[in-house]
Amino acid sequence: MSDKTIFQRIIDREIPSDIVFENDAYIAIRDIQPRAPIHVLVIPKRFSARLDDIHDSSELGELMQTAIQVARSLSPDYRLTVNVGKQGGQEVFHTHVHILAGWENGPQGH
Ligand code: DGP
Repeated sequence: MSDKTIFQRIIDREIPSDIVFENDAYIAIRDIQPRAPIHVLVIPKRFSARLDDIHDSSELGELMQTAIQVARSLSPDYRLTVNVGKQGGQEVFHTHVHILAGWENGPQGH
């Protein structure tokens, strides 16, 4: 049994995903359980389990810049969220930013 995270297996092409963006350092894929008409995950290839494990501000900034760039390519308006830790709703312990967008009347109760 592999001890890689599901996202590492996606990065390594061991399991398929719907890739919307990729460069040397990041991959962005469509969420398999979308909670918005547009739901994309931006995942740094450099492993960290959770956002607050990233202590380098340029790495944090680059992650946010990449998420913004991908989000803007998908929709003019969007929501970015990061779940941090089990009680914060994190299920996959490989840092990622959610891009949620595409609602007709905004997120409302979402
Ligand atoms: P979080 O709860 O923040 O850890 O979000 C994890 C998200 O990852 C969740 O919305 C579902 C998504 N997800 C889990 N497994 C897979 C997968 O195998 N493929 C894709 N594309 N998304 C996945």
